[in-house]
Amino acid sequence: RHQPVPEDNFSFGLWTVGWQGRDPFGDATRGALDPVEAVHRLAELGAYGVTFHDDDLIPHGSDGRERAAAVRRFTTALDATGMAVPMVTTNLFTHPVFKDGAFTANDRDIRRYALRKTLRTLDLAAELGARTYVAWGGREGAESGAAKDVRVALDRLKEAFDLLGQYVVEQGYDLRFAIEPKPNEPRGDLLLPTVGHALAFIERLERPGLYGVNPEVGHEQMAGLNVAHGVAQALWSGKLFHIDLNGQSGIKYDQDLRFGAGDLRAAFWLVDLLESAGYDGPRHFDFKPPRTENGDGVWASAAGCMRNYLILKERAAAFRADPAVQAALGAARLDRLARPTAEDGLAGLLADRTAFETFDAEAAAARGMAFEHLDQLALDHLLGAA
Ligand code: 3MF
Ligand code: MG
Ligand code: MG
Ligand code: MG
Repeated sequence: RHQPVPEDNFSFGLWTVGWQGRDPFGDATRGALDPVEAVHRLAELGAYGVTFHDDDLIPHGSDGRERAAAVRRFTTALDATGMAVPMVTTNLFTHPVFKDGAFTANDRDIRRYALRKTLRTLDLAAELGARTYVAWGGREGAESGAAKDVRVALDRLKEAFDLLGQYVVEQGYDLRFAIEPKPNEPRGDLLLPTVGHALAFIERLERPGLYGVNPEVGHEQMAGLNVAHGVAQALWSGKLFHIDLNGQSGIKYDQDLRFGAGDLRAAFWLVDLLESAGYDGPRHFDFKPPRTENGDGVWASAAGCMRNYLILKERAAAFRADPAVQAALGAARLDRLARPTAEDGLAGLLADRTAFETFDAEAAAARGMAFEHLDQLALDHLLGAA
């Protein structure tokens, strides 16, 4: 039970299990992890896919031969394990050249370099059969007011995404873009800070259909937002192309805890949403095994991400199937929310005296919503007390 299998669509970034534990205050606590070992270990744990930034697989500064060799070793491990590469992304934040951002750096030569680095990664993504290219802004942002003209920076960001979209179309690649919002860290403020900002930005692009979002649980929570609400709006917009699952305890630094740690109730509602909405994309974990852990702890942490997802999936399904919950949903009138407000049209609404002239607002205000009972049933299921 709760044993992950490839059909569960669990994927991990190489940079997650490979994180060496460097933080702003301390050095690495773990050695480097060979991507080939990561592929084998993740496959043994039951994952179906592995993702990476270009530099996770091909160390920055590699020449053509070294690049080809790194890709060959990796694809050999993929073939041996049956692991897929559902998503690929570009590191546009580690090298000092990106200290003022990449696509929105004030320096034009740096922006052109960032675009070329990304175009190469798109080639690699297509070569490995990835269907999604995730774009996290990294250092697109600022610490001070006059340092960045945000409207002009958004012009450059649009220019960059339009060029990348043109390239994918011209090359005939079967790839879509998923923009990953984040409110802050590593910059004081980042562009496209939330799912909502990203959804609005996408509609200004030349080919909006090519772009969706990659919400990260912790990123929305760093902004104090309800991640299930943001993801629901992405689903409603047909824009949930990918998702980064992890844990976060409130508004603080980007904790990247294993999925299920941090805000467990938020995780429960997110799994309930993904499963009931029929989201069929990767369940991708973007977490960091805490730097307290050695190698064993890394794999325990990775296994925990998947186990917690499966437990929450089971609990959410039991919650939805419980007759007491169905009655409570009825008492809370969810079925009435699903009914259009004015299927009689504007004329019907205006002609309906019961809608206003004879409407008893006091009586309607006196109705209880019965939400507390419903929420307690959810908590009972989440806690295994139902
Ligand atoms: C940073 C992130 C990133 C992105 C990654 C994938 C390093 O907070 O979440 O992880 O997820 O760049 O695009
Ligand atoms: Mg993150
Ligand atoms: Mg994070
Ligand atoms: Mg992420």
